[in-house]
Amino acid sequence: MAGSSSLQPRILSSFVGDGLIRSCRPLYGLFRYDPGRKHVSMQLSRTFSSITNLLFNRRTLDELSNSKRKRLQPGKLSPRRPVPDHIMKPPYVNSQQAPGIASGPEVHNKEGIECMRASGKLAAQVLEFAGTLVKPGVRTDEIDEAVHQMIIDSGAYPSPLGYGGFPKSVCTSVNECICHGIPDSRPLEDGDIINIDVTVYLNGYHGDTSATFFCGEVEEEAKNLVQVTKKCLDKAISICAPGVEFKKIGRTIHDHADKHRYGVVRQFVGHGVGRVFHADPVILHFRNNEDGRMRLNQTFTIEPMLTIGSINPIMWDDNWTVVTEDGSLSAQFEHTILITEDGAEILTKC
Ligand SMILES: [Co+2]
Repeated sequence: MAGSSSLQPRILSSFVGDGLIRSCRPLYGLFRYDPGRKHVSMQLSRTFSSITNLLFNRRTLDELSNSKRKRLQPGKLSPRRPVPDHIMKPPYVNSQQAPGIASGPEVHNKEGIECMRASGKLAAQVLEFAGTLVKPGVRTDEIDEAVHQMIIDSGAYPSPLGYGGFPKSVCTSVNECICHGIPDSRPLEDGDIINIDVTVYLNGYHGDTSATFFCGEVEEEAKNLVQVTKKCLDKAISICAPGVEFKKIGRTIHDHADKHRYGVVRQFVGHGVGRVFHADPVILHFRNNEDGRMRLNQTFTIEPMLTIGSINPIMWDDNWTVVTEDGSLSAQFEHTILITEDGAEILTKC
């Protein structure tokens, strides 16, 4: 990953670094990163920036609940966790450069599909286990430790570890954190929501999934956001099939989010996944007019991020953690899916 001094424009998918914007032509012109202000914004600002909040995301700061929740602060990181030599590692490990999005879709033969099913299932099992750890007082670093151990015990590699310099084995995104939160010393608090994003690399194939969990007693407003976000993912998966246009995913998610007056984050996207962590196509979660259709035996993720307030992200100095600019809550769910003859199979299922 390039440091904060980089003047390169930047878009981060859910777990894609600077490489995406360099390799992904159609989207290149859409995004702008202003290092001075730590805002990740889009160049079509007249269409999509502040007006977006007015048109599609009608809640304003005044409307946001005056809950006592404190803004998220960075905690301390524990030392990097070792991975035994016998575990097969993806090629990007030990390179500081984020690999970005590989060109070409992930379309599999029979054996490839079986490998995708296996890595998807393991990712889902790890995520389910990680969710059981969410309790007030538990540090996100403890979740990382447990996830790391379970993945290694299963003979797999935790894909985020060393991806573009990412220091941990899982992403833990609490409250206003949109995505890419780094597990640290912060103990979870009663009322937090936390997205846990697990990716495993098993026998040469990545499986990628995330869910948002409740910590203790969560306010109604947060619960509703989380439930609507999950519904957006489910609805998007239900329209997938061979020949369907990818842009239908964005329309489906955006329509449902609008109904509930939630915002859809634009700067972070789904992606092809399989032999590489991030491949074509880029999956946009908002209404768009991009070309491309789903292919039989193709695998990719859908991973919408919805917000109660502003959809505009700000990146912390760690160059990973992305939070909403107004501190309002954000939720996310993600599955890896396989396009089958009659629709889509969710691979990241237990
Ligand atoms: Co992903």
